[in-house]
Amino acid sequence: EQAGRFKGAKLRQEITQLQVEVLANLNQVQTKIALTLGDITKQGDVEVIVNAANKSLLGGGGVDGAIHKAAGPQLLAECRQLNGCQTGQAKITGAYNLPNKYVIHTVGPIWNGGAHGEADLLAACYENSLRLAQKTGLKTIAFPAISTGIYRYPLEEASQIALATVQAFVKANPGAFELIKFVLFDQAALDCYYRKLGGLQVEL
Ligand code: AR6
Repeated sequence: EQAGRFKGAKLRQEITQLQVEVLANLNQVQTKIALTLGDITKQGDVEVIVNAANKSLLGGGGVDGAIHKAAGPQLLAECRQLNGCQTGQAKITGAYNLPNKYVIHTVGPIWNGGAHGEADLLAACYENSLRLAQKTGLKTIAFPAISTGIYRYPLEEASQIALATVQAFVKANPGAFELIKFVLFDQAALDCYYRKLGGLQVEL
């Protein structure tokens, strides 16, 4: 039992330090899907980061607050011109003081038991963000775990939707992206995504 505990701890540490990378080799074109533990405002290797915003697009707590804080007040000024955003939709702005070119703001569903279209709306967040990034000519993107904080979407279900939606997009649009990164803010979220990739519950 001791050994098992040690192994678990060691594995976790390795996952923490490692960027778990899964290569999807589709039609000779590789899209790298990476899991990273960390802060999405510090991902200098992607052109665009995705914000888990609210319908006002005027800032808030969680990852939204962190992104606005790191980007600076010009981000809010640009967001004010956008007239908000519907749940499941996505809009793009500059990234200002962030180490990226753009921010895509998407609005995840508030979890309300799961029978109110939450899954389709969450999938739409990923799909519409990827479409918008592709349309803008971007090849590298990072996502947080949309809706799984203040909006209370259960992590198990949300991570499955995130990974499956991205997988479907990569299959349908081979070569559109070089790197799609999931930036997980805590160990539990990273473990959950890692299990889904590692357990091949998500086919890549
Ligand atoms: N980097 C990466 N992930 C983060 C960071 C960060 N800096 N900070 C938090 N997370 P949440 P939601 C994780 O609550 O559930 C805002 O007020 C966090 O641990 O940020 O979509 C908006 O304005 C969680 O796993 O977003 C909306 O009103 C994930 O990001 C509302 O919250 C999402 O948690 C949106 O709620």
